[in-house]
Amino acid sequence: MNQRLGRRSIVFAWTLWVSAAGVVSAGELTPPAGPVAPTPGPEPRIAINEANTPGHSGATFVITQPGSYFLTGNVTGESGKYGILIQPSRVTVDLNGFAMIGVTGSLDGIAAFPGVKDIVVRNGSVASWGRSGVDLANAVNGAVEGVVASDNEQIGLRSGSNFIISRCAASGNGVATGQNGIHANGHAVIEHCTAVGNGGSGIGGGSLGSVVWGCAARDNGAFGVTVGDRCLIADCAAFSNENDGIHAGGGCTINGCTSSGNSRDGIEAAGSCLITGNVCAANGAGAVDGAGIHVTGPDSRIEGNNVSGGDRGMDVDVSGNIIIRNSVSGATTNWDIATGNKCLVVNGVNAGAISGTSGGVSIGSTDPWANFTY
Ligand SMILES: [Ca+2]
Ligand SMILES: [Ca+2]
Repeated sequence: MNQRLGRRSIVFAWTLWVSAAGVVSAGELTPPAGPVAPTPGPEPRIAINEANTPGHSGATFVITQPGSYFLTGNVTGESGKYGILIQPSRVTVDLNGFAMIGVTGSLDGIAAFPGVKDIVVRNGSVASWGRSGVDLANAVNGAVEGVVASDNEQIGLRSGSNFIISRCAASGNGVATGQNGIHANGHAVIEHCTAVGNGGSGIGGGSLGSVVWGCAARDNGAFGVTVGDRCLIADCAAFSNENDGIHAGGGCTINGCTSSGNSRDGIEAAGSCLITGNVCAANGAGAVDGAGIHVTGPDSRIEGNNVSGGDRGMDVDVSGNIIIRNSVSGATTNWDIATGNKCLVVNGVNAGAISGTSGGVSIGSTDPWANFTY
């Protein structure tokens, strides 16, 4: 009944809209109601071109004054030169939807002088540069937003400390040099990025308070996502990377990730971590050795993860951890837990088929902290 009323309302609204549209088109000689919009003034930003940002022997374009800059077309690199070299602090470069395309022997697509700060690069692509696509490793405090980087010889997108890297994609970078797709030097937030087929790790997320959130990394030559100590990795997916899918230092949180089909561990973490709610399937893929979750230090809490397949399921090398409410199945060795950890593993009991309103049997323990093999 409600659905029918809803449809009737939509038809009624459509009829009204069509009538209104008819009135507007019939009266097109009548000026629209309301104040007249102001005529657009001169572009307050600065176009990147030979007149405004002339280059020199080391760069096609050089930005020498703070300000907001934009491209007006694609840029083709030159051998021995940066594409755009940023010299002062407080510069925004809007690629304006255009591409910066390097050539053999070119340097970085976009680079900044050491020590500059407050640098923003956004909205376009950087490909095939002889070094990195965007290299802001020596800048501090900035943002790289909506930039895609492919087939650069070194790193796709590289930031300095205190950067936000968001909605970026990096593919096929550093293949010959073994370098990362996206890489933060120091503290960073990296969110909603993807890294595929880079020579080194997909995402090198920095350290000491960095966040990698909502990112995806597959088929990279080293780790999918790697961070140093005291970072947060959440809601990420890593697949088919040639080392660990997710690799974290000490004191990290790793939550809600899926890491599967990697050559080594699904998740490897040092001590003092919280590892919760992750899914790790079929890691240690192929001849290489790996575990679903591998913890190499003490003082971690490992809870509520599901691990399946792999050479080892849950692999904890040292004492002093608490391992609770996980489930592991189908690994060559499901549990490999060093002595001196808080851990109860119960081989779960299979229920018969269940149909209707009740059935099954106790899984094998009422201990609320038990881990299960199944
Ligand atoms: Ca293996
Ligand atoms: Ca071990």
